[in-house]
Amino acid sequence: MIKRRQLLGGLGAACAASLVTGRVARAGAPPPGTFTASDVHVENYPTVQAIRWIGEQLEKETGGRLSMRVYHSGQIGRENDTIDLTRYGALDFTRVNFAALTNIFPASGVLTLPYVFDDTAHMRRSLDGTVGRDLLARLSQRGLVAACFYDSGVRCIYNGRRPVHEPGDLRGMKIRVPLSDIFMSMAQAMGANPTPLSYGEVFTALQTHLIDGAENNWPSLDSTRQFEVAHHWAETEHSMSPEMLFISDRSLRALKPDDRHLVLELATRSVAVMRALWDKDEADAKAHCIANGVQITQVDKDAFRQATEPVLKTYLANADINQFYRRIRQEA
Ligand code: GTR
Repeated sequence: MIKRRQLLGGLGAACAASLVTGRVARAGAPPPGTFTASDVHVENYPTVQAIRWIGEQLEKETGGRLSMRVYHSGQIGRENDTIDLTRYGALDFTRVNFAALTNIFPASGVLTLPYVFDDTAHMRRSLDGTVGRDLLARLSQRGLVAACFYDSGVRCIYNGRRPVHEPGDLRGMKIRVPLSDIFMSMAQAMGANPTPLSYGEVFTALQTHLIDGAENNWPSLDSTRQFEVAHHWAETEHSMSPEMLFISDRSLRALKPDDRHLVLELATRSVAVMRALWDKDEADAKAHCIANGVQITQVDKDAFRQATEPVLKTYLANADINQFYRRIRQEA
């Protein structure tokens, strides 16, 4: 069980991490009116580009009075640290995956559950409708405003040892998962030994054989160059855990009502921008990984679905998760 303390480090972690921002700020303090944003992905990743787009539009609409500085590639730290920094207003925006939220906001776990979405269209429909609206409202607490969802494709298991066709093939393999109890249970149910690590540590862990594999989407495999050390991609498609853009409540409150409205509206509009970038990037990343030797294995999907059913059952015992789950399934 991952302890909540490890995830929500509280003021201590936020202060420790803000030393990092302090250092970044001293190296070139953002001018007044410049928002700060963080993302663990590289500069040209679709989530980073979408946040940049918000900044460009802000600049344009306010004649340069408001703008955005984006700290990408995990410069500010792990996702759980940046959530804390945003809660306390040391950062204005942070983009994180739902995997980083399931232990902090239990209801949010519904979006990460195995096979909850049938496909991208189903996921987008659910998040654009009342389920998404209600979840955004639910996550807007503890100093955070949940601004919008971004796509994160579909997560599959990949490894550097052997092709995987069915859950039994994962026996004895150490598979990295994000710091989330749901992901730990899912990997275990699929037959693997789950190893929680933060995103920035995965490449080295694969290269040094601390782990045998991991699970993620094509753009993550590609942009981190993990494809160089993990060639076997199994189409498990076990989770479509989306991304979340948080804005600091403190930063928003400090704005005049018109500016606050503009920031929130641009975040909502950035979803379409991100999706267009995502669709292209996902296809390009897959092609690039295959061109560099990644081999795709078709799996016995029913066997993976069955293996993860106990996880689903455990989490559906939570009434809150259950009602969101049923509403998502109605959109299928
Ligand atoms: C990616 C996601 C990141 C991070 C990463 C991970 O798909 O975009 O925010 O959560 O997965 O597995 O840690």
